Amino acid sequence: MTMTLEQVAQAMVAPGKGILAADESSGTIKKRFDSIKVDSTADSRRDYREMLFRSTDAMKNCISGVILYDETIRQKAKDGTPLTKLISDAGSLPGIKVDGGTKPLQFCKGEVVTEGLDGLPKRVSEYVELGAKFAKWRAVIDIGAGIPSYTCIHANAHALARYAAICVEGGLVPIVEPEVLMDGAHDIQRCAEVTEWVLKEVYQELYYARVPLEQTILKPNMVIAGKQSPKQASREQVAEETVKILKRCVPPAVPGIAFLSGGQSDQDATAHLHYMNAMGPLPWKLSFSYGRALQAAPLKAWSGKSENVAAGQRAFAHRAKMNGLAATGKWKQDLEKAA
Ligand code: 5MM
Repeated sequence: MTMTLEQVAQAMVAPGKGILAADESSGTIKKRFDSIKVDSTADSRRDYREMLFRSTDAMKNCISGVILYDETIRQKAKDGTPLTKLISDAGSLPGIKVDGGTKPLQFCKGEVVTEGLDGLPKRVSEYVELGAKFAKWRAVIDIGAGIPSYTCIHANAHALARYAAICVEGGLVPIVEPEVLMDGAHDIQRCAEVTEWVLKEVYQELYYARVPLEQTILKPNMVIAGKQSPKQASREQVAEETVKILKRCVPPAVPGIAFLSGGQSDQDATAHLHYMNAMGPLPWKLSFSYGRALQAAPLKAWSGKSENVAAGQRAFAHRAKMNGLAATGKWKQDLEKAA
């Protein structure tokens, strides 16, 4: 039975489930593999991702969808099964990163714009053929001296809206990801101001691009102090500030918000999500679309060795379970000890 885009969007934020962001581009996955001293080759990338997608219980119970990279959506497991089939057999949805990465933005020193709109309708139809149900495009906004500029926020919001319109027309649910980076020494209030500005602009551009919000998912940063800030906010404060800004900016027509982890520790990413859901009822589902906060532990446990696959899967299952609980406000710090 074919699902409508509304049904796909709802399934992506089904209660107790969230998204695994496994769409690291070649450069990013190489960096991750460098940290465990493993060569990044087509086979090692396949083995690593196969380990995650074959974590049957975690995938079935906690992972609603997986964001893939162009190489991965075409790859087969060691036994010849397409990786997308492993995902759908576990009852999860395959998705695809369609942006072309960031490039320096003209006349805006230190700022970037995400590219990839050229030829996108054709790529979307190819990805639909390959089994993708949703897509992702990430815009990056940095906070620093004199930045972000309106030029940068507007250019990125406009591109996100054009991408979203192309995806909906082509049959994919767009994950709209405007990421305000955690890099820097700014405090939580500065992050709140910038995040509010970015989200207001994104929803204005989505409106002008005529995107039906019911068929989209938002993937934002949390409102949090910069990593180098001496004034770190408490977990409860991060949750309160994030929900406050989201309520100001995100229409209730949006079915769900799936956060990025952005470099937070695994447990902070989980705890923040938990405290937000514990504040409910909220106008949208609040869930996760974590990359690092789901993968750091299994990556380390695996370390490129086939004899460590079970340990890697256990580590992944634990983080997936903790985040699944956080997505319904049922996580407890004590449960982390079970790991
Ligand atoms: C998994 O990483 C994604 C791909 O990043 P690159 O295009 O830079 O290789 C990234 O977009 C990710 O989906 C988001 O940043 C969320 O991941 P985190 O680790 O912040 O949860």
